[in-house]
Amino acid sequence: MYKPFQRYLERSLFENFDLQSEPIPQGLDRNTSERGKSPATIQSWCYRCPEFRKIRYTYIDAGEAAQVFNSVIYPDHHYDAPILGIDLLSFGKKKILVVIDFQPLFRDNAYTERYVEPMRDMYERYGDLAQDLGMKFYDANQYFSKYLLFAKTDLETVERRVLPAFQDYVSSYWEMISKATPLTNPSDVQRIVQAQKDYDQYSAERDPAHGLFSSYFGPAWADRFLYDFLFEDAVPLAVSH
Ligand code: BLA
Repeated sequence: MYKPFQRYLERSLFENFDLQSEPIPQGLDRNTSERGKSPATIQSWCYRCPEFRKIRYTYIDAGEAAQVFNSVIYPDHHYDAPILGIDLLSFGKKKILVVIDFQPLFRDNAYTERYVEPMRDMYERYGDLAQDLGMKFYDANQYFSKYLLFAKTDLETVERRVLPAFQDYVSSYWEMISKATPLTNPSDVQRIVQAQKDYDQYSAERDPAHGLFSSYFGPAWADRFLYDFLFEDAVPLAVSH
């Protein structure tokens, strides 16, 4: 059900950037499972280009049981711009959750003025998708902007409202990066390296998907997928579960 989202993202990436395919570690690029009620497949894609050091997206298709489109786009370390984060989930008919955000690396006023406030007009066009749901796994004040789209919704709304919102957020994200000035001072660049690494660490430790990956593909595969592909700059905690 999220395939039109993937197609839009792919087309728009290829039209606007000079993409280069990035290898995905052996065995993590795709997997299939017969463990659940219906067969599940997971497949991922990864690219880079001068503006973005890592562009990744993953599609999980387990029929009615689960449809997921997840994507994270990391700017090159010479840009302090937010990370584009997309998480579109559907479990059965009842639970559809959509999250789209420009995920800020810093929270100071200057950064917020530069990168978060410009999202406001766009955000206001999709007020129905900005639900104050409260987060169980993540902290809304860390790596989320106040203009994130976060909604529990239904199939009809996904097609009629979420797809145009997604297209709007994605194309405005391209516009933001195209206007950004690359950092030249090595210590400024180093600060971005660290901030993006912290984002990976935070995300790997909180990721609510580990259980989902684990139930379909086993805990060892789930760990590798998380630490060797999704959030590869995170270091696994010494104490494991
Ligand atoms: C929630 N994301 C979730 C949930 C799952 C995933 C299973 C919990 C749904 C629930 O039962 O409430 C799934 N997360 C994934 C998958 C991947 C993943 C499949 O990383 C990887 C393939 N999540 C992101 C990104 C954002 C994000 C980039 O990966 C940012 C836009 C947001 N996901 C996000 C939020 C929630 C969520 C805000 C709600 C979590 C909460 O309540 O704290």
